Amino acid sequence: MTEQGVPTKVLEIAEGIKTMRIRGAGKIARAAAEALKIATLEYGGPKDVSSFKKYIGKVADLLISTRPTAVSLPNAVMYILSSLHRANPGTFDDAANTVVFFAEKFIDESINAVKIISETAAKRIRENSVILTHCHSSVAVSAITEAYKLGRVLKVYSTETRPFYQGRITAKQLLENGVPVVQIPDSAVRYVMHEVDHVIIGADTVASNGAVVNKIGTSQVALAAKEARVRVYVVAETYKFSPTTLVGEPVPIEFREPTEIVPEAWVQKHPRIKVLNPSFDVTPPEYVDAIITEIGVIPPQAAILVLMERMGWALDKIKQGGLTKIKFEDYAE
Ligand code: RI2
Repeated sequence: MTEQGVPTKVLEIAEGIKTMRIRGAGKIARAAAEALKIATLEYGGPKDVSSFKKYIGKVADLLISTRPTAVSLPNAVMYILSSLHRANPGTFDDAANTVVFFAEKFIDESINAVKIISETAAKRIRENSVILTHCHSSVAVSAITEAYKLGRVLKVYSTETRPFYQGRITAKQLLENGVPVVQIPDSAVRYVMHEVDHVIIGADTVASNGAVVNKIGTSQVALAAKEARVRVYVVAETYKFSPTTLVGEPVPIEFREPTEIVPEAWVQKHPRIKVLNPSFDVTPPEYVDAIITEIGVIPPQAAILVLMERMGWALDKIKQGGLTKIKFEDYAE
């Protein structure tokens, strides 16, 4: 337990998300839900609803400050906190039980969503397909594996995904699942695209207009796919759709340390060379053929319908003038 009363385990999760020991939009959302549960179970402050709400709001703010781009993180936190808000608990025990219940519900539903999406996506893959994927998306790996089990995947091109090389995780996991995989540098995407039948990628955030924010390089992959008339499928759970984009908020793009691209010694040796390390880019809806969610396959232009169906609670908050730059600590009051 720290001085501010936040359990060490919760701080470790926050640090793990920040340093990308815990990564992937779905995983960080589930880790945040788990952290809120741990924070509740280990709460040692005054046992009244108001003190507890203030504390849990502080933990929520800490968690969402770790990484800015994947909306799954604030959506998971918001889902749990808004459930607490709506439950309007009269006692500390009720409040604590509510947080634990909805944190577990989020995690269960998230895991189930990945399963449904994988089964749905597998049906879209033609027999003997060559697939290309970028970065490491657990939903994409699961969908490709499902399609492979149905005998539909010949091989998968997996990009390395510089600078963090998440593509190596993809290659390793696909291979463990028995799927033939070819690792390529990001710059070889257009070279192999003529062989590819489907591009399957995950998402960190889907905007209300259907634009997909995903790992840097995704938009180049989509561009090469469009040129070669290859279909691009995005596999994404509904909690990766961003309600705040509906009121014009841009999706913040994370910029990471130059040392992820070049070694520290190189930076020191060439101090006047600037290094830019954006972690994500935006693929416009025209470059995406379908977004496959747990509630169905939609054209990207129908993203708004997903927001209406699944994010009603968030949209209500927007109507009340809140949510955009929300501080969870205030919201929990
Ligand atoms: P799943 C990852 O971001 C990748 O951009 C990936 O496409 C996306 O999250 C979704 O991942 P990062 O955490 O939820 O590696 O499908 O920066 O696993």
